[in-house]
Amino acid sequence: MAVLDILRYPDTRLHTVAKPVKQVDERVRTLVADMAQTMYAAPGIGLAATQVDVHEQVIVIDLSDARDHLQVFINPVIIAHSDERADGEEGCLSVPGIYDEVERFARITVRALNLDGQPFELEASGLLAVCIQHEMDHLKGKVFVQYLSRLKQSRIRGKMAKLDRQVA
Ligand code: K1U
Ligand code: ZN
Repeated sequence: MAVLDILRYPDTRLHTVAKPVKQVDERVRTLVADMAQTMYAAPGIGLAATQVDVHEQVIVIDLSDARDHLQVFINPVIIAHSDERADGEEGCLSVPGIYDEVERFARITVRALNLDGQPFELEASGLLAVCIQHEMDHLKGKVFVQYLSRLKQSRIRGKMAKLDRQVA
């Protein structure tokens, strides 16, 4: 297993649209293991393949306190959602140190493949629903700051440039 580099906003590769996984094989299972290790090391509660510069539809999430309940979504699709929406604070490993409110569907039903390539459906609400929608946005090339005002986006780009200068 390996800890992978996470792309930082405003890296243009974060806006690449991910392709569906054709076959869930050992290559994909290794990618999932590496993504999980990367998410745990960061630390974060979710990670999309886009963030590690792999443009395939793979998401990992772990919301457990013990960090022992990995959820894997391959080729996820939201097949139903509530009319109700909810505001929640979001963060992103690709935009370190920035947290802001985003409006999402309050409840979703997602269909995806598991690590055996088998389809499953899951109803999600609360933080899990938020996290799935945030990670699915990554697969579509969208970063959560794109929901914020142009002024906030510009300030965030400035903060990220400053961070880059500090580590260079
Ligand atoms: O996609 C990502 O960059 C991961 C992101 C997921 C997420 C968090 C909050 C709302 C929506 C999506 C993160 O994991 S940011 C870090 C974070 O939330 C966290 C880190 C350590 C402990 C607990 C939370
Ligand atoms: Zn993110």
